[in-house]
Amino acid sequence: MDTSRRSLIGGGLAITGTWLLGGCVPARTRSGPDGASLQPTMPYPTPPRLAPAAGGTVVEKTLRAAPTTVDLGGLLVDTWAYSDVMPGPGLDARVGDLLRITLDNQLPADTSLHWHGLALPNGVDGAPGMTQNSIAPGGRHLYEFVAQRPGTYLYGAHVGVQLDRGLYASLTIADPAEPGDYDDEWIVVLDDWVDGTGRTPDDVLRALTATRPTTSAQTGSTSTAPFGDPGRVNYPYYLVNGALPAAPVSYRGRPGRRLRLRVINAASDTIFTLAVGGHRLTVTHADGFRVAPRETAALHIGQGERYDLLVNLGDGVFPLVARPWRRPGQAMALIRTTTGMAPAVGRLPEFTKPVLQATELTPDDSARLPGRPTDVFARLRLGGQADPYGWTINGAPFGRNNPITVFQGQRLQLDVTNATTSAHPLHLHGHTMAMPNGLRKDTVLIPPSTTIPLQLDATNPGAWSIHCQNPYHAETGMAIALEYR
Ligand SMILES: [Cu+2]
Repeated sequence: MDTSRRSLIGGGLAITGTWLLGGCVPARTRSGPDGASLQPTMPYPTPPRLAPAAGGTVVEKTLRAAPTTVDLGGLLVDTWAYSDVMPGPGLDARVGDLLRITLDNQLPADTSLHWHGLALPNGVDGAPGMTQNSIAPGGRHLYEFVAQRPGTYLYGAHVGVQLDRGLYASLTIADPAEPGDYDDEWIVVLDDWVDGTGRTPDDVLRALTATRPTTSAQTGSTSTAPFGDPGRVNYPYYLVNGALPAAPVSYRGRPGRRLRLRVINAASDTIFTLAVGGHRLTVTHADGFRVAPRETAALHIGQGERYDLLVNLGDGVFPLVARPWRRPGQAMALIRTTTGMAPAVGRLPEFTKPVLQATELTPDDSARLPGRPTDVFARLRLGGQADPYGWTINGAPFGRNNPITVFQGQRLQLDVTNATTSAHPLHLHGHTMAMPNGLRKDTVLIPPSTTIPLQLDATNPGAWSIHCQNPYHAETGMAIALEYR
């Protein structure tokens, strides 16, 4: 990567904090918390027009991002959403399909779309300041790419803390070569919710960062293994597919059938523990990659993670429950298979230990990274704290830390150390990483006081973001660039 390109990296993701206004980092665009551009934009290359692969079709859609009012189930809230629904319109494609998605920005702020978990060409990754200019109010932007790898994904806004509004939705890519051993599937999107309840996510961010530094020494952690301190955002609600537990969404099916649950944690500041009353869950995929099937009663799901689960449906009405890590409240949906008129909800699931974590899964052989020597090592030290609220990678917030660099074709090992008292779901754009157990993921929950070596092959040139999937953490600095030399 030449220096002129290099000098243009940074500044687009993290938007708060004095480092931004200090002007030490050149950037193509900078957005204030209200999304207003602070600098003129500069051109990025227009990605080439594409065609579907042989046998594929075109999945074409315009998503209109706009302020709207949504019904969480008896509770109306003002928020920002895609095409007036929350979650946004689910996109379903097959391997080889061409997705041609236009974002129509009717928001009063700049925005962009990121395709979380997809290793796309750099130009359609949707990271403002790194791969495109953010889309100004009234603007439109075309994202066009061919679906390559089957799996369960998430798409959403990648500016500020917009992801914590209603600007997110599911994306599934089916594999024609793998029909799957199930009768039906259901997409389950988990979220933590504050927007329109008297506060917006931007209000929350302002309040967090307005916290004055304590004069005393940093208070000790009240950590409980494995994920440490809970998030700092006080969410009044937790949702499944945009609905409150008081008015839960229902899946209706027949007893004896096998259901594939595609579970997506779209939350910002919440790790969930998920279980289904009266049922065992068999984990089959993590972040879209096949794993050796693993049965459990419950599992942890960090922000941005996706797990596919098989459930053999019993007869009745059963709660699907997602409990936030060390926070009160819960998200809930129902699975109904009974034909009776007045269903009795089955018992709430017992969250008996142990709850399954990604570290306990084994990849399917098809998902393993090929064995080869590591060419280059890099350290990522996740730092910072909730008081005063600010997060770093390698000792500095995004824009003031040095990009990780790699040559195309290298095997890179990222040694990620979490030096904070809470877990962070580390997300890498454009690539997937292999955990020590071989599991391939694009979002890895890093518990406090641990170091996890993650391996990846540098096969997708460009400038990429590595960041905490918690947008409050990313916005206040927990991000770094990965650049190809
Ligand atoms: Cu974080």
